[in-house]
Amino acid sequence: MSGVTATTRLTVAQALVRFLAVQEIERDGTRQRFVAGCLGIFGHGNVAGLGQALAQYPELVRYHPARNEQAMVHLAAGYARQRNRLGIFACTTSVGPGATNLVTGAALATINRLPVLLLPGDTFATRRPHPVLQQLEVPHDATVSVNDCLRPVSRFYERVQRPEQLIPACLEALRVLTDPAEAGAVTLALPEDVQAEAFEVPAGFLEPRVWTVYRQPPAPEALRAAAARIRGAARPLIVAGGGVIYAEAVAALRELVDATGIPVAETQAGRGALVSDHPLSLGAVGATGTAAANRLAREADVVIGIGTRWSDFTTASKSAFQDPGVSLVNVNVAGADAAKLSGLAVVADARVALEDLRAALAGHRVDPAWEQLAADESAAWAGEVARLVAGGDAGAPRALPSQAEVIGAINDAAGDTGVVVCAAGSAPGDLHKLWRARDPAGKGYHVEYGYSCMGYEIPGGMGVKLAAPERQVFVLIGDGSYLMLPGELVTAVAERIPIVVVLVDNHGYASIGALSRSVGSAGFGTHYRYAANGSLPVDDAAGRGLADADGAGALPVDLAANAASLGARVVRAGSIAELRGALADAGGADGPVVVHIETDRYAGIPSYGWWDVPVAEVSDQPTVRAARADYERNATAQRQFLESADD
Ligand SMILES: Cc1ncc(C[n+]2csc(CCOP(=O)(O)OP(=O)(O)O)c2C)c(N)n1
Ligand SMILES: [Mg+2]
Repeated sequence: MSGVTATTRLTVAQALVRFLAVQEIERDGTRQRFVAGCLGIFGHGNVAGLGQALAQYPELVRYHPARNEQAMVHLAAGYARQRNRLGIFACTTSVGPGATNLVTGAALATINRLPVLLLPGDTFATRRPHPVLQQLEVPHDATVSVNDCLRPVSRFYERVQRPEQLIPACLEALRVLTDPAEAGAVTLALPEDVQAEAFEVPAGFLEPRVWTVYRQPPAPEALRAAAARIRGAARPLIVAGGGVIYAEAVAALRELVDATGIPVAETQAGRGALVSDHPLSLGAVGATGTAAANRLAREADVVIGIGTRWSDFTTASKSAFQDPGVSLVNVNVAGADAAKLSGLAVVADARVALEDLRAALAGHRVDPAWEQLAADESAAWAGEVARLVAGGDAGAPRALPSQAEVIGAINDAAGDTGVVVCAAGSAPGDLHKLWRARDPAGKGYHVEYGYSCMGYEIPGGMGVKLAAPERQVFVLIGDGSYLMLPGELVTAVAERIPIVVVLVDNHGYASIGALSRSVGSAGFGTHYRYAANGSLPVDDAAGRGLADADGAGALPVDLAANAASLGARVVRAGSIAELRGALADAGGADGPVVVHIETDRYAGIPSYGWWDVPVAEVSDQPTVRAARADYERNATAQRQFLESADD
């Protein structure tokens, strides 16, 4: 060792940009650039620091101006998910409101285990001009800044108070961002003075660095125990989660299923892990599950979760599995998820575990009667989907199309390789049930349901399109979600990102309206209507808003005109036929296309799973008392899964 280290004098922001440009990720021998670019909105907290550095090195890290900080994190999350966590965006913001706008996006990324790098500006490390514009002052603690809001929603958080601190902070950030068991939002808060401060940057920090994702093999004892439990099962069922897709384990799953005859149900993130026309594909499970999957879930005696975090939607609030002796096997790269529901924990990469399980189960096949039941239910469900997307069961006669028909049209337009993107409202549940998954890699279905965040849809879809430009991307969005973050359409126009947005207008919250009626509250506050006589309208079971009865009516809101005003190409579809035509024509666009269609807000599809939403225990309203009685009856199906994992 010479003891002399070559250095370059750079600002913290310049060093950070140069570091990000040379990070690479490798899995299965394939190496690729890790940081796709930097999204941002400038203010005094980053314009002279990161803004200057990005302007100095435009060829190193491409800069994309966004319109809203929350939206840019959604874009980054959509991108990371489509890339199976092998690529990220960085997001730079000013101090104060720009930084706190990140919080919702960060929570979404962390909950969905998706890597995003957040670089909020922060108040001066020197404190010299304090209080600076937009600074929160907490009288008893000078170290607090609004960026502390990002701590609970970040998998790693650091405030870089001195230039030298950038180096360990960046290395730790990249370790977390590239680790599938840790991935989530990573926040490096950058005081605005520190961003512009120069230091001697060691050459090694600026040299290319490869982060290798090793596939974690299962502990041999855990794998043996899992295989023994599956061999001993009379009615095994796989629940495939997002981990199957992120680990690129879709082919391995299919091979295991073909070899053993174990049927597969899917979570939201895992939807499409097995193509829908496979005879053992049961589709969605849980609160938004299919009749097929939930039937087999009720009867299964061993449930094998692979890459799932077991949210309440997946377990139907712990009512989905009803066999008295049911036990779980949990294959997961994250120990915390593997341990859930007292499952037999197999901490491992999904693909390695599936391959090892197939070897350990060689020669084993499930009871033919169980396999036949799955095939029969799967076929029956395919028939039910065909009926629903053709407009069946939606309450006749209807002047407007149902959302199920809209989904059928998008599914057809998407073909084998298109991607549907969605997040909140009634569409995620309908999609979970109705979507026919066709993409062999399982990348055609992208519903963000960890945070179910209204407003994710458009920027999330943009991220998907940037990650997979060769695929057509269809964003399905409700009018309520659209109103949360329509502004990112301007970014899609500016960056020429050709997503197709299907804007389903049903004048408010069809989902929460139905939920409200189910808890006895008559859709109160869920229908977009003029307030009448100082009171909000209800939206009763017959579909009449009381405000309408009072003479008030629909709001004079034109969302199609809104989208057009933001620069999108807009089509007003007056029927499903017009929708299908618009989707077919959207192909060659060089920017966003928004297809607006009005649907019947009361035309829902049947439900086969329970969701625990507590109903008022006492009330003067008879509808609420009836809903409470239902609630108490349904809750008796809830289980606690306290059996020892070793039983
Ligand atoms: C940011 C955010 N706020 C509130 C909610 C609760 N929420 C879930 S769905 C929904 C209504 C969605 O309305 P819309 O997009 O029109 O879809 P629809 O219910 O009509 O299908 C609301 C308010 C949420 N998921 N996200
Ligand atoms: Mg709506």
